[in-house]
Amino acid sequence: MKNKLLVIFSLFVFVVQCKKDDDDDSFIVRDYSEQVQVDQELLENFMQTHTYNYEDFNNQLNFDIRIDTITEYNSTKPSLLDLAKIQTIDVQNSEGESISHNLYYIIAREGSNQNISIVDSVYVAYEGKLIDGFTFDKNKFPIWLDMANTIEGFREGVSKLKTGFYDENQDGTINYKSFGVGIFFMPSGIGYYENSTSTLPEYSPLIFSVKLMSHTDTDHDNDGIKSILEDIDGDGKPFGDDTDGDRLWNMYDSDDDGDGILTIDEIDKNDDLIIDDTDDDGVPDYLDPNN
Ligand SMILES: [Ca+2]
Ligand SMILES: [Ca+2]
Ligand SMILES: [Ca+2]
Ligand SMILES: [Ca+2]
Repeated sequence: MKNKLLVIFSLFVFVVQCKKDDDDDSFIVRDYSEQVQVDQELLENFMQTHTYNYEDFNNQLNFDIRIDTITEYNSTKPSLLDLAKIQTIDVQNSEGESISHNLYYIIAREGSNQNISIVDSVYVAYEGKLIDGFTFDKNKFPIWLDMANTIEGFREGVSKLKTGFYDENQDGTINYKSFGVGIFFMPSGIGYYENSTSTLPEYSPLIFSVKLMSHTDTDHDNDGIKSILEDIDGDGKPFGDDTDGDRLWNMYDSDDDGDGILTIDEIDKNDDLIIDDTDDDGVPDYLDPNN
């Protein structure tokens, strides 16, 4: 059961949030713009004083990420902050303002097979830590996760990696090699924010080490359109895109334009492998309620 923590946790989060809204008016969620400053300072202080075993990832083998304090013996090594790149991710606060969050990421090894999307199913081994070193979530052996159900910092980070290759051993076991390995440092606003569990305090900045073995494309609503392509506004994310305004996002809606015809039945009626646009107005039939 443990190996489904991330997925189960996101469902759990939903329950907690509903309860807060309905039952507890006195609960005030912290402001993103202040919390992000606090979290990023904590993360950057940590990253400045730590390094990792980057030398181990210059080959195809399977090593774990080991984060070490910088001390006298390794004082010439670059710090995690030196090694990290930053992707900024906007998070909307309750007033609808966009608050910029830094996802700090280190690609220990890119991986040599396929690119993946932020809503793919991924086969990953990972460890999630707090900056005090406590491990709150871990799967030493890979498991399948639907990235659409994971926290934003996790899926954006993992999507920068590529998958690996594998050999089948004589005993039927699988050996993965040259897969992507990354470390991702995220403020709580792109993590679990005000939500908590017995092992995860609220407003925790998070550190995830991830190995990406394999992936599959997803089509969550089985309508013939891959989930990542159900991104109507073109912001790179199929979340919130909702053509017919019924609050069911296109990636989960089997009738995207709400015209009573299932998307799967109107994508390509003449089977010529071209998406149909009967009135030639640039809007394909499955997104056009008039067709
Ligand atoms: Ca779909
Ligand atoms: Ca979108
Ligand atoms: Ca919809
Ligand atoms: Ca339709």
